[in-house]
Formats: sequence, structure tokens, C-alpha cells
Amino acid sequence: MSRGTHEDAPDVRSILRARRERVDRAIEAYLPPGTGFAATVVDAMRYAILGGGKRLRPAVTLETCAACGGDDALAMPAAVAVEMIHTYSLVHDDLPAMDDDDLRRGRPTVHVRYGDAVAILAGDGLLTLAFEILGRDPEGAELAPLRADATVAIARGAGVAGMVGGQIADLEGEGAAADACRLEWIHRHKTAALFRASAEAGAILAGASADERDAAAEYGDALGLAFQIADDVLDRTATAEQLGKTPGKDAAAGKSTYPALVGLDASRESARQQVARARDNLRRLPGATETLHALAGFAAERSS
Ligand code: GRG
Repeated sequence: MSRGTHEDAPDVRSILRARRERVDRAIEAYLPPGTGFAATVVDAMRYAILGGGKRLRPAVTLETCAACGGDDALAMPAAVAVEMIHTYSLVHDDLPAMDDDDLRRGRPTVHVRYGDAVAILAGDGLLTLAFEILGRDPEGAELAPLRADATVAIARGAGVAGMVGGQIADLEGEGAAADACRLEWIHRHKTAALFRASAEAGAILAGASADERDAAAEYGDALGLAFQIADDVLDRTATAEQLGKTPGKDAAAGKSTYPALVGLDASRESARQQVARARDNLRRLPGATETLHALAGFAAERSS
């Protein structure tokens, strides 16, 4: 296997497309039937999760599991769970009480289509379904310790120690200038924590060693920081058509961002440094890491 030289770097968009079909089939299979008295909220959950998205976090989980010697059957339930948690966070973030956005994944946001109450419940439904899946699958009593560890890692990444904590610090920082330390803390918690958990869960479910789990987690953290710095840059430079969401929201809300703090060029350089850190950690994983290597670059250089 060639580590370090990547002349034949995989085409990330086609990998994500191929992965997407399998992930979407698994998501479909986990969604409850959209009939009966709960039909409206199930319909909104389907609208939120099946209407687009790059499926980057599930790809990180599946590829990290593979790089630690596991197969898709072990990692797919966690891959679905992290996408459900990510989608819930987008649905809630778009609400008028938070970011107040009417465009997501190129379509009207869930609350615009269904109303605020249904959007809140659809987010709640996705979040709780994710933990039902993590508690049960992959089935087998012998896998119970791995399921428990993966569940804890994902709960920490999604909760107050991770994404929820980052979101409140981000909301409270609106209109106030953040220094680089606070901004990195917000990015690390709001965005990178779920990537970190996505990677760590893949390693855990493969039965990886403590050092491999740590390497996977560090990879996810660095990829997540690169991803969020790129998001800050795209918020300044990309169009609504490219993004599938409204650009310029951060500046309008008075949020601190990397470009506001250090400029566009230095932001791009910071993202490149995180990509290099992500790739360094891949050396500590036992299996093939070409796709994870390419995913890190994609996170920083994407245009959507
Ligand atoms: C509501 C608890 C809670 C948290 C919200 C996700 C989030 C935290 C806020 C959304 C706004 C934002 C800038 C989030 C940073 C992460 C981010 C850029 C999400 C978009 O992720 P992509 O590009 O989305 O992977 P797709 O649609 O491709 O899945």
C-alpha cells in the first residue's frame, strides 16, 4: 500500500456517490413507516435526511472502520446514526430561534415546509432514532462492549461536550469579536467533534487498539477543523447555488470566522495545516488509508 504518495488519489466525489447509495438504502431501512398518527413527523424526517447532503460523516465512519480492519456491516449502523444526528442539527440550526435560514441542501428548510413545531419534532425524532440504532446494531451479545463505547463517543461528540456546547458558544458570541483561541474552540466543538466521533466510532466498531482509536479521533478532529475553516471561506466566496444554503450568513449575524479574523489566504493555509495533521495521524492506522487521505483534502478544498 502506498502511504504518503498519492498519485492515484481516489476521486472523492465518485467515492461519496457510491457510498451514498448504500448509506441511503440503510437510512431508508431504519426510518419508521410514514403511516398512522405520527405520519407528519416521519414525512418531515424523510424530507430532511433523504433530500441531499454529501454524506461525509458516514463516509468517515465506514472508511475508518475499514482502515482498522472492520467491514461495512459493523460500521453502517453508526454511519447512519451520525448522519441522523448531523441532519437533526441542521434542522434545528435552521429554525428562526437559531440561524433562521430558509434554504438547506438546495430546498426549503424543514420549518419552512412543515412549520416550526414539526421541524423541532423531526429533529428530535432523528436524534433519538440515532441512539436507538447505536444501542442495538450491529446485533450480537459479543459486540455489546463495542456498541457501548461507540455510543459514548458519539454522544460526547453530539452533546454539551461537543456540538451542543459549540453551538451555544457560537450563538452567544454573535456580535462580539472572538480571538483565535475562542474561535478554534467553537469550531472544534460545533463542527469537528461530530467528525471526531464519526471516525472514532468506526475504529471502535472494528475492534481497534487504543492507539488506533486515538489516531482515528485525531484524524476526525483535524478533518473537522479543516472542514469548518473551509465552510467559513465558502460562506464568503461561494454562491447559494453552489452551497445549497444561503451564503454570507456569518457576517450578517456578526459571527467570528477565520476569514474575518485572519483573512482568506491565512484561512486557507490553516485549513491546509489541518489536512496535513489529519493525514499524519493516518500513519498510525493498520489498513489502507487512501480514501481517508483524499477525504481530508476534499473537506478543505470542496466547493459545496
Ligand atoms: C442545533 C445542536 C445544534 C447544532 C447545530 C450543525 C450546526 C450545529 C450548525 C449548522 C451551521 C454550521 C455552519 C455548521 C457547521 C457544520 C456544517 C458546515 C454543516 C454542514 O455540513 P455539510 O456541508 O452538509 O456536510 P451536508 O448537507 O452536505 O450534509
